[in-house]
Amino acid sequence: AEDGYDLWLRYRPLRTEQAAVFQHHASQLVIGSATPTQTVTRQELLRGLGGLLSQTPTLSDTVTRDGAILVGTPTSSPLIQHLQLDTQGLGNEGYLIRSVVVEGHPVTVIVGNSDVGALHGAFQFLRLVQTGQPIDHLDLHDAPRLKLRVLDHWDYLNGQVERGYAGASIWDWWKLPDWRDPRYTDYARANASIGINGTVVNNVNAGAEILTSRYLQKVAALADVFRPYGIRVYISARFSAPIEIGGLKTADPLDPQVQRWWRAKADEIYKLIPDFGGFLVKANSEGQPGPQDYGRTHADGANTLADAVAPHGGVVMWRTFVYSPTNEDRAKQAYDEFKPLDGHFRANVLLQTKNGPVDFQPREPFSPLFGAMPKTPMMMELEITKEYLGFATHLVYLGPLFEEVLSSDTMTHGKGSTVARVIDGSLDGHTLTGMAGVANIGTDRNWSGSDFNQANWYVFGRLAWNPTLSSRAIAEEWVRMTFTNNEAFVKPVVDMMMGSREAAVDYMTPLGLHHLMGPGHHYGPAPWDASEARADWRPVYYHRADRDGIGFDRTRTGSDAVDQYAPPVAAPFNDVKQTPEQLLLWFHHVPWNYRMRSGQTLWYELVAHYTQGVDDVKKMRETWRQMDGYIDPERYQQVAAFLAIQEKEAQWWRDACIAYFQSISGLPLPPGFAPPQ
Ligand code: GCW
Repeated sequence: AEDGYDLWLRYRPLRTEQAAVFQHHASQLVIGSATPTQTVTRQELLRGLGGLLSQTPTLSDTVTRDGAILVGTPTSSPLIQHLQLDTQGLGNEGYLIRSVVVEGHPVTVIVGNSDVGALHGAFQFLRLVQTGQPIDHLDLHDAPRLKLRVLDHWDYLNGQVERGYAGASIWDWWKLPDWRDPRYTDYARANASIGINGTVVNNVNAGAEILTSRYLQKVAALADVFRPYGIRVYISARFSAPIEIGGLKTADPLDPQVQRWWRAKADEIYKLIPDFGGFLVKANSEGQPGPQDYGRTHADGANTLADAVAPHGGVVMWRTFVYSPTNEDRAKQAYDEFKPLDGHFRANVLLQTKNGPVDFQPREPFSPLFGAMPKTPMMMELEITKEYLGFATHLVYLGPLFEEVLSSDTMTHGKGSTVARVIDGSLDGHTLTGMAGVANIGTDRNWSGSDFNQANWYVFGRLAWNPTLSSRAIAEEWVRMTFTNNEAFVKPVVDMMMGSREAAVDYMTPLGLHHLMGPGHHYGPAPWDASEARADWRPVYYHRADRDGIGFDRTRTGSDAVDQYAPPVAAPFNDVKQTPEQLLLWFHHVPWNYRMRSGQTLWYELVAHYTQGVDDVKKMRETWRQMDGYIDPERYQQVAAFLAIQEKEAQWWRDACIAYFQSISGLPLPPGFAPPQ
């Protein structure tokens, strides 16, 4: 039975005619096994081609047949060296795949400068076969645009996953380091297949225990499993660890004892894990300890940890997710605190900033920190787990959300200064670059809580590799690999995925509304909820609806958050007429009877968006109904059942929000409005 465990690495037999064609180009496999990475590459190709083509290529030391596949590096394979290929642009992790002639035979070569590069090429080759692309005249080369492509696990050592909707943590700390669950290998395969090269194994909110020697042994065992796949481990470091596990009285980053403690800790880690990636830190954020507790800055804090890992080549990913109820506008605080520190961080520090200025909402403008700190490497944090987007059951493909922020233009160096160019380092000349995704992975058989949530893990990895890829093209790849190449399935399902994010925006938070979710759990509507003690945790703080209108005034007459953007971006955001309507209520407090571009009042248009969201989910259900029979019944049924939940809850969102906002506006519903059934 299908349970989704294989993810997109689902090497089921292709159609016979298609397999027959591919078999001619997969007659023989010439690949070394001198290193662990070569061995896993060989295993993957045998498994993948054997499954897809129902015929396993024979292993050979040299090319003796037409249609051989030759895999390796110029240093590992004399045959490859002999080809004199230009591998300069491939870096350490890139690859090329080419149709060439070796010893008189037509052959496909898959080449990297390193074993890991060749592994990435092998996965790309399998992807071509799996998605039914021609492979007879190949001339491909590709290399990652970002250096660090990292999953952030919000996993606690007790197995709980914060904002996890797919079961418990996959790390079995109790049995580690002695028992290495085979699932860790499958996790590494899945990540390597999309180019992810790092994993932060514990939550940014977790305690310091993971830094004790007992736990470091366990982390080292994971690192051993991941290493052949080109994946490094990182640890979320609690800032007060020197006190909690080090027995010191302070964690002041400028205290020499504290600095010595972090250096010794780093030395200890690197002895166990020579390729340890470094630390991720959440400091002075949501009650976590940090340098400000000692009157120091984020730079002081980050630099102390950075100095500890620098001799070993490690990095520090320091988060900028800070806000407090004393700030007039939560959206402004990260910029206020961090921008003045530009130029004060060590060279091995990256600032890790969420895509938007508030918190992973269905839609936000890009964070104004992107482009604002040219002297500092800026990495982006995206949330793959759908904390604010319906958890596991709602079908929401996040590709368009990710693509929207990456393609946003910061205008910091004129037109074309996209967020993608900030984070790939090309805009301000950085080579230390990265992207992090908060993982949606747990012990569920299907890893991600639903089959379609796997697509969000997939699209994150692909965009971290190349942030200019199209989310539609990625969705199509994923559908073909995960379900089927049948065109009658692929096109409608990709269309459904592509529209799903806007549907969620419409039934949850249209027109720039945000954070209307129930406080705490963030599931379902609660725009009225005032139960939280902190003002900035209450939905009313964000929508500001009153008798006269609705929306957060972030213009120059309001919080002036607009002026954190470059002037050519700030000007339109400051002007209600020029602000894109999809962000209207993010930046403006607008009268209920404001005329929208459609000619309708804001109030009517708001109602129309909520209704549109519900209608879109109905259409998604209809699309899926027509897909019955194209795939296995197990996955078909679960998606169908989840879509039914989504429709019910889209309706809940619409009815609750309209009823609440109507109670504030006092306005009648539009003529012909269909009340809740
Ligand atoms: O929005 C909040 C989440 C928290 C999370 C925090 C963060 C890890 O609700 O669960 O904590 O963001 O990103 O630090």
